[in-house]
Amino acid sequence: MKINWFPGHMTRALRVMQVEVKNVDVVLYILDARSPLACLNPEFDKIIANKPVLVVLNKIDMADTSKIAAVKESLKLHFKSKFQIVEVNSTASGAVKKVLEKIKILGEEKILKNKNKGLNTYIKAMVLGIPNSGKSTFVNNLCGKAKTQTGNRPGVTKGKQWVNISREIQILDTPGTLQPNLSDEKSARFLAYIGSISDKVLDINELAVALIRDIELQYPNALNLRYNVELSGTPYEKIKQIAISKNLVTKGGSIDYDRISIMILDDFRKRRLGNITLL
Ligand SMILES: Nc1nc2c(ncn2[C@@H]2O[C@H](COP(=O)(O)OP(=O)(O)OP(=O)(O)O)[C@@H](O)[C@H]2O)c(=O)[nH]1
Ligand SMILES: [Mg+2]
Repeated sequence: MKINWFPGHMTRALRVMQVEVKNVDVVLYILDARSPLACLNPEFDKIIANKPVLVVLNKIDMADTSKIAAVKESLKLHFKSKFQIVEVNSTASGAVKKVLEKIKILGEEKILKNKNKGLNTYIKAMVLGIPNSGKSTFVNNLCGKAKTQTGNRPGVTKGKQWVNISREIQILDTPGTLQPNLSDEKSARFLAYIGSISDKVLDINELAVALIRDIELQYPNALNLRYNVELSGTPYEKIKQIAISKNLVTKGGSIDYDRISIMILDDFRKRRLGNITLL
């Protein structure tokens, strides 16, 4: 299954980020902890260059925390510049303190420089990440107000937006962006599962079949537990067994594969299959 999604607003957004990064002290790189390594976008490496990075493992409340140590090891290999990692649930209050502390650590060079000059200026940070990773929710969490628009679909934020967080920190929210060509098919599938690719460009049946395969490889019991059935056979046979277990077979015996596919994807996206991190 070939997956690709790179609408025009993403090209523009990457250009804007390329310009704005010159004026910021720290980059806040938001990853969805349900599939954090698939969220790494080579386009962002070019933008970040040597800026200090705070890697935010967001949606940690939905992730499998037993895999996070391995994720952190992989991230250490990926980031070349100075970086810190923080785990966050941006929908719960309380993330603020530890995040602001880390931003200050990464921006301390600038604070010191300004103090020496007798100046008191902001640390400026730019948020970046793939669509739907929770960037705007994260920014809202930090400022304690719904200053940016959020929504559970990719492509909600369309332009850049500066937000004052405190007397010391300003953050730039940006639109979620992917790369022009998602050449790694496994990562592309994972991005589709977590809702970072518009469902409009996806074949929902093929995606559900792929999701069943990928989940069972890493979490053999997740689907059996959710649907209360011992699944066996091909993924299509499994979809049929799920349909039967959910009473979703018509009197004539036919199965609405679209409906079941959407249900399975939705169950994954809403954590009804349990806390999962796909690597
Ligand atoms: N459970 C959980 N949900 C989250 C978290 N952060 C964000 N969300 C949800 O994820 C969805 C996407 O959030 P947004 O903040 O709009 O994501 P975004 O990265 O700004 O998306 P774009 O602007 O489209 O790139 C929303 O439904 C949020 O409520 C989190 O830490 N945990
Ligand atoms: Mg947004």
